[in-house]
Amino acid sequence: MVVYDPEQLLVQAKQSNRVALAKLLSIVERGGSRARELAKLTWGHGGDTYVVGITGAPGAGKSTLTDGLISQVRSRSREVAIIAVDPTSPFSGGAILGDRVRMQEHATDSGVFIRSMATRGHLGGLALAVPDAVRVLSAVKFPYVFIETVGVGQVEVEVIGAADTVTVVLTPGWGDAVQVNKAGLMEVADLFIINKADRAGARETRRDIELMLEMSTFEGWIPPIIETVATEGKGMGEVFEAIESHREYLERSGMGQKRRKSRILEELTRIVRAEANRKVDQMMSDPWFSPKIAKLINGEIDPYSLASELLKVEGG
Ligand SMILES: Nc1nc2c(ncn2[C@@H]2O[C@H](COP(=O)(O)OP(=O)(O)OP(=O)(O)O)[C@@H](O)[C@H]2O)c(=O)[nH]1
Ligand SMILES: [Mg+2]
Repeated sequence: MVVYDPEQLLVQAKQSNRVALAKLLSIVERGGSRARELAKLTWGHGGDTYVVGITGAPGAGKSTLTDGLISQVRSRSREVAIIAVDPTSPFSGGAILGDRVRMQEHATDSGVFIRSMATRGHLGGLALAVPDAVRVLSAVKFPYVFIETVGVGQVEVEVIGAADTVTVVLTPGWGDAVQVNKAGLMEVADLFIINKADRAGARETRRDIELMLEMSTFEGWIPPIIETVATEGKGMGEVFEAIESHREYLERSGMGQKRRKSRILEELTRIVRAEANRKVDQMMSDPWFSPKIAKLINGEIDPYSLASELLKVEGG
């Protein structure tokens, strides 16, 4: 029998049933009432999951790095789940296909769960779907979750907000650091990686990052800059140790708690906004609205007054 009930699926997923887990993440992606039910079941029921975000320009080597970090986690006999976010093309992107092939080494390892994710119908988009997905993985007690986001932009910055440690990947060459800065990633980065350090220009990129860091203000934690050659596994141990150091810093300083709180508030704000948007759409398609539109067009009422009227009606 096919099970679609979130509660039953969650019980199965907790017993290491990966098919059930994959179904739960599909529920998250689709959104709607089942996703809400699932959110109720997972809220406050997470384990001690540490979330690492890996972001940066397309082709910077995020997947190769993620692969290296998976090996670091596995060599410590811990389990890890990976969410590869594709904000544009649900399941059709070459990048995702590439990720699958690249991470094949881990495909048969039951301690590694890899999932690509797109929004489909989730109200509020990826910025809400990803935290929901993380909570499912946390309820299933993965000690580590890695989120890889393709590209650099507003969506990524929002998505990466779900991470405890944000890792920004750059490559040697002019302009990368500038792009990162433009995208607003400078403020959210906890760790910089200069990958492809086998190529010329790593020193210049380091200098660019340092210059930008000097212009920013930091309390307590200054993001380290680590050079890696992900294809050769070089620097992976150092990256993992830096992540662990950042984790210790968050716990020691109380910043982790503070971040968690502001993250929850941000999420709530997003949910309220998404709900409000949905209500507005509903109102606009209500039959009550058509004669009002005629009045508006005929100049009998101005749009601000009509908006107030609409909101009053809705508010009851
Ligand atoms: N020379 C060199 N090439 C690398 C290194 N790391 C990754 N690459 C290559 O760079 C290309 C892109 O690597 P990916 O890991 O797919 O990069 P990505 O950032 O995940 O790419 P998207 O997900 O498509 O944005 C691949 O051909 C890798 O083999 C490195 O350290 N040195
Ligand atoms: Mg990738």
